[in-house]
Amino acid sequence: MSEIGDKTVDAATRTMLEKAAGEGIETVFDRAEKMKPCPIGSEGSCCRNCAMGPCRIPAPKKKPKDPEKAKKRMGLCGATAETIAARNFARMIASGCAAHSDHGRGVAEVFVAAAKGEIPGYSIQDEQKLYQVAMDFGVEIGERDIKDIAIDVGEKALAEFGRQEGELAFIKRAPLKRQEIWRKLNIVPRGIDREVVEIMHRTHMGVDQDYRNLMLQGSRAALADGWGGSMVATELQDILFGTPVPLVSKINLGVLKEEDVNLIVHGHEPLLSEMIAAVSQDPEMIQMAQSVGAKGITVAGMCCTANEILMRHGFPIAGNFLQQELAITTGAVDAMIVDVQCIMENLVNVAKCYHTKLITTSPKAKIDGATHVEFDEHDAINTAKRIVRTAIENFPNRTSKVLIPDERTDIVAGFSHETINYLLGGIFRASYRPLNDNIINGRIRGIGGVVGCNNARTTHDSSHLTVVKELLKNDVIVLTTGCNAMACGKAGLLTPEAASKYCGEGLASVCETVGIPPVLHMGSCVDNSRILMAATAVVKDGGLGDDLSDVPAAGCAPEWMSEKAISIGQYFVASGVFTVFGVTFPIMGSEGMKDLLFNEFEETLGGKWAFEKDPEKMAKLMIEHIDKKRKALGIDKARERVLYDMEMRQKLDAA
Ligand code: SF4
Ligand code: MSK
Repeated sequence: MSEIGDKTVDAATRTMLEKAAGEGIETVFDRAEKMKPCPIGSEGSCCRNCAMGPCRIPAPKKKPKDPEKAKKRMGLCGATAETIAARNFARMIASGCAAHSDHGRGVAEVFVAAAKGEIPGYSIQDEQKLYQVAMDFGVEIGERDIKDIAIDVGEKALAEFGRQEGELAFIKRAPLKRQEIWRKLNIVPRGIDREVVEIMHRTHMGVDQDYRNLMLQGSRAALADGWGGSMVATELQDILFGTPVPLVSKINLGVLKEEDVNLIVHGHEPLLSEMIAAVSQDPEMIQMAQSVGAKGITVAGMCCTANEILMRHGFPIAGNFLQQELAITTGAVDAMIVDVQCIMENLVNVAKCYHTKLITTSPKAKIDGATHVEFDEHDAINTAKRIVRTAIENFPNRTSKVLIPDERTDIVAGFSHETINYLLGGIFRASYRPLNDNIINGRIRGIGGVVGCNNARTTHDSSHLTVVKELLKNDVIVLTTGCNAMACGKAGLLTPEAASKYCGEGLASVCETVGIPPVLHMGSCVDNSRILMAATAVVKDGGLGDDLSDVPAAGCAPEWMSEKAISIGQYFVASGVFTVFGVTFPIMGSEGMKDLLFNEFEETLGGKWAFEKDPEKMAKLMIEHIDKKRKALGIDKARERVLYDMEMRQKLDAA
C-alpha cells in the first residue's frame, strides 16, 4: 500500500484519507491500489464493437523493425490497431461532445422558457451579451422588445443541435484563416447532434476503416463541442445568470462549517444549483435551520457546479473531483445534491455510512440507493426549497464525529474573456492590446491553458501544480478551468499575491500592474469555450499572427480522466493549439495514430497532441512550443523598451 502522502499533495485530502481509513470507508484512492487498469484497453487496443470480439491486439513490447508487419496485427474482421484505436478515440470524443452539448441543450431549453416568461426564477441578467449573441445568430435587434430578441436567440441556439446542413453559427467567431482551414478539410460542424451520430455510425463494425478519415470526423465532432454545444452553454448561462466578473471566495473542505447545515452541490449544470444557492439565503430557510439548532446554511460546490456558482456569486468550493467521497467523510454534509457528470457511484455507499442524504436531481442521472428529487425547471424555486428543507431536517441526524479540515484558501475568480478585456484595456477602451504588447515585448512569454480533471492513477493535484508553477516561473500566464482551477486555488495560485511569489520577473510585473492573479480562473469545463474566445481576441487584436496556431500558446490537461477531456483536447488541437495530456493516452497501441496525432496533425490542423507523464517535462514541451511560435513571429528576442527623451522627440519632430 502506498503512503497517504503519495496519494495527494493536498493537506485537507490527507486529513480526510486518514479519517476514512480509520472509519473503514473505502474511497477511489483505495480502489486505485486494488485494481490496476487494463493495459490493452488503456492503450486503445481493445475493440468490442461487435460480438465476434472483444478483439485485443496489444502493442508489441518492442517497436517492430518492419512497420508493415506491425500492420498485420488485426481483429477478427481485419480491423487494424489503427482502426481500433481511432474508433475508440472518436467514440470518446462523441461522448464528451454529447455530454457538454446536452448540457448546452438543457440551458437553451430553459432559456427559451425563461424568455417566454413561463418559468419563474429565471430572467435575462446580461442584456449586452444577449445583443452580442443575437448578432452571431443573425437575430434582428432594432427597436424590438428584449423578450422577443431573447426568444429568437434561444430558438436559434436550440436549432444548432438538430441542424442538418450548413455551419454552426459560432464558427464565424474564429479567426478567418482558421475557418478556411476547417472548410478546406471539410470539418466545419453542420449540426451538433449530427456530428455525434455520424461518429457512432462510422465507428460501427464495418464502416469507416481509415483512421485518418475517422479522425477528421472526430475533429468535426470536437469542434461541434467547443465552438458549438459548450459555447452555447457558456453564452446562454452568462445571459441568464450573469457574465462573471472578478470576485473573492474560498476553497477546500474547510469551507464547510460544523455549526451550519451544509449542502454540497456537485456535478455540472448551474440551472438548479443557482436556485439552491439563492434559496439558501432566504430568511425563512435560515430561520428553519436555526430552529433545528444550526447557526446558518452553507452551500458549497464540488467539481464544475462549484465553478458555476463560484464564478457568478462567489459561493465557496469544497473541492475537486477526487475529494467528493471525502467531503461526506467529514460527517458534516447534510445533503449532497448531484446533477450530471463526474459523480462517483460510490457516493451512495459512503453516504450510507454517515447521515448524508445523497440527492439525484436529473432524470438522466439516477443512482440506485440515492434519494431522487427530480428538478423541474418550471417549479425550480420550490424544487430548490424542498431540497434545502431536506438538508435542514437532516441536520439533527448527524451521527459520527465531525471532522472538518482546517484548510480553506482565499481565491480570486470570475475571469470571463470579456472581463479580461476590461481589466487589461479599461472600461472605455476594452482590449487585449496590453496583453499582446506584453507578449510581443517579452514580459509575458506566452499563454498556457491548463485545465482538466483529477485522476486516481496519479498523485492528486501534484501534476497540476507542478505544470502551472513551471509555466509561471517561465513568464507564461495561465488560463484555467475545471478541476485544475481548484487545485491552483487550494495552493494559493489564484490570488494577485501569487504573482511575486511564483512568477518570473516579466509576468510578475504585468500581474502586479493590473492587479490580477497570474492564474486566471475562467470557469467550468464548458467554459473552455472562454479560452477559445480569449485566444481569438488575441489574434484579432493583431501583432501575433492571423490564426490561433500562430499565437505563442499551448494547452495541457495534466491529470485528465473524462471523455469530455478528450473532446476538449481535440477541439483545441483542431483549433490550432499544441495540447499535452498526462497520466495515460488511449491510442498508444497504434503507431499510425501516434504519428497522426503527435506529428501529422500539425501539418493539417496547425495544432497537435503530445503525451507526457512527467509534469516538468509537460511544462517544458509547452514552453518549447511557445518559444517556437515566438521565433516564427520574429519576437523570440525580448525587445528593448525604447523610452524617448526630449532630444529624441525633437529629432523626430524635425524629421
Ligand atoms: Fe473484433 Fe472487428 Fe468485431 Fe472489433 S469489429 S470486435 S475488431 S471483429
Ligand atoms: S469536473 S470533467 S473531473 S475537470 Fe468538470 Fe473536473 Fe474533469 Fe469533471
